Amino acid sequence: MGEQTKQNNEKATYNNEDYSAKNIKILEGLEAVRKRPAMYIGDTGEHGLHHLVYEVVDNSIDEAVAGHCKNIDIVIKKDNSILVKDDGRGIPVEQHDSGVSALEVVLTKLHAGGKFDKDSYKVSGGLHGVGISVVNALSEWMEIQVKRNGSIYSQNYKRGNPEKPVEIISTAEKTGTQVRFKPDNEIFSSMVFDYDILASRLRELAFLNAGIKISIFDERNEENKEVFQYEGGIKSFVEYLNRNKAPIHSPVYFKKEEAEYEVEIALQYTDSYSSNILTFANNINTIEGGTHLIGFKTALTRTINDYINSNNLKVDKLTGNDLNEGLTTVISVKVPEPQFEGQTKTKLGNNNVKGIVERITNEQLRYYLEEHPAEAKVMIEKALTALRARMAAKKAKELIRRKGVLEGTILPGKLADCIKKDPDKCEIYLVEGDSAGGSGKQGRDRNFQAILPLRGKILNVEKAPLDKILANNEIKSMVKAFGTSIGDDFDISKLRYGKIIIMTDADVDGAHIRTLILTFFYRYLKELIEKGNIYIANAPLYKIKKGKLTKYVYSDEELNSVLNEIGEKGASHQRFKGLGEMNPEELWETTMNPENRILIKITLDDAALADELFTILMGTEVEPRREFIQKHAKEVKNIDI
Ligand code: 0RA
Repeated sequence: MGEQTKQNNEKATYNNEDYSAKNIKILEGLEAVRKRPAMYIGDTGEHGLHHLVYEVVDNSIDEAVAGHCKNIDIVIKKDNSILVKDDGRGIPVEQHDSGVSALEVVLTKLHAGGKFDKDSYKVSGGLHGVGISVVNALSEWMEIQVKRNGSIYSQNYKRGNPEKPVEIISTAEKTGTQVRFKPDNEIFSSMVFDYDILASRLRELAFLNAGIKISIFDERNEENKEVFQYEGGIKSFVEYLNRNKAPIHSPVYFKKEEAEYEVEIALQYTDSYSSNILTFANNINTIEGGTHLIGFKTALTRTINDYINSNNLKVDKLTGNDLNEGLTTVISVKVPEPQFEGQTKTKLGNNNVKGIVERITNEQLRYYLEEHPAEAKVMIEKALTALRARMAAKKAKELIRRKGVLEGTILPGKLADCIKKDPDKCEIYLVEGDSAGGSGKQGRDRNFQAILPLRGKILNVEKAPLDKILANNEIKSMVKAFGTSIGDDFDISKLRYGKIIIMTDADVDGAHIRTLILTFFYRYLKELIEKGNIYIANAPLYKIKKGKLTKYVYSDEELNSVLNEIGEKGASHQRFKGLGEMNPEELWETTMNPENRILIKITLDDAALADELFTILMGTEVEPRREFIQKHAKEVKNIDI
């Protein structure tokens, strides 16, 4: 199908009154979408912008899941419009009851997307599941072409309004649907598509829907192109998630249906301490978990312990925590009427799903263990190691607690606390080194800013067992200052500072320390990241002076562009080798004063990616780390956030 069909026919508005009348209701619906876009797509920032693509792609995925489509191609065009093309049956174009083409109804009526023959559409993806008409309403323009019945049907829209009825523009041999749209800058604050964000979601969709071929190509940067197709489905997904880890057996995989529900699970243990469990309901990443996750965990613990008992193995009873260590799992369920709950509507709420997942996992895992005694042994040994470490950690923790090291009212000696006590108003700066800590203490506003200097490198928690971690002084200081304790005792209501700000030097060592601290947070204080309490302070790299003008810049590129702008003559610049080189006033002005500073909030938007990053940078496998650092050497500034 040609792509250059954008027609210039502003004049060709509808004259057919009948047609217009029928459309009024529909257009009112789309007007509601434009008035309250966030209600339909979550927000109008970067997230909402990318959501438009998922919404369109989901329709093609549905067509593929129904067995009518093999290939889905996504192109990011130079003008930041998006093209989505599939080789499905094509959206129906026949006259609908209302007198207009079914195609037009799909594109203009809310919730009409892909719901024609309900039987072949078990589920519909999309977090908000609102359909293509919402994308149409929020696009400056949309062009749609359908190949069906030997013809290419075409229609163009502006902000949800059709320019004229569906028309045949050419003949076609095959079938398929092609949508191109340009998001409306009257609606979106962010208008630039991020290749990596789209590619990682498309990869995920390809894993979740075995066999479907999804390609992405970025015309703005032709190096950005990938094809995702995984015959192994979520089993391949688990292998992919573990590609930088050391698995200790081949993946377990099963898929089973019960009534209208479908449960598909893949799992594999690695030699690492951390776990990575991804859950999906109707292709939606349920990052807050839910009933499918609970069902799985209950069944895993139960089945392994049953196996231990029925084989008379003389070992202690394993807990869910023991069985969690080193576990990588992908859980994908299909639910007829999913209920999404939680803060970000990414927690599966359907109660009956717990029992269904539990039953299927119990049965399938039991078969697996019985048929694979060698693998069963490896898994149990891994969990036993975790159990022993847990016991050792418990002892260490009791010891530490008795001495009042983690909890209690004694604050660490190095902490320069703030005067206010209301956590919402208070911040703590974690500062690299004593000298920068000194500048920070002098430069801060002691009313609401606390300073905790950390000496040198903190422990690499990825490589250390919990008892060692709890004995580490820098970690103890942080946990005591935060007030929350960690692990099973973690209690966010005790958090003493609403903002925890990591302030390290803008060099490689600083980046390393930052990553170590973040690794610790990710593994042991994850909720603080999830709740948005963790920040990175962006300290300037240079101070530029020219006459009376003083300017701080944050990168070499910015230095060059500012020098270009103000003229190099008579200008001088100083590079801050570390925070310690700034005097207290400079540190306050650039990095601590809420009016000027740049804080980067750490999110767990893509937990899988974060885990990958931490594993690569911190794990025991050397080769992936070397590769990663070489690949990203030029972007070191970005790798740790
Ligand atoms: C409903 C019915 C039929 C196709 C589709 C929806 C369909 C929708 C989209 C959206 C993007 N690509 C799509 N491909 C197909 C076909 C019904 C029939 O042919 O009998």
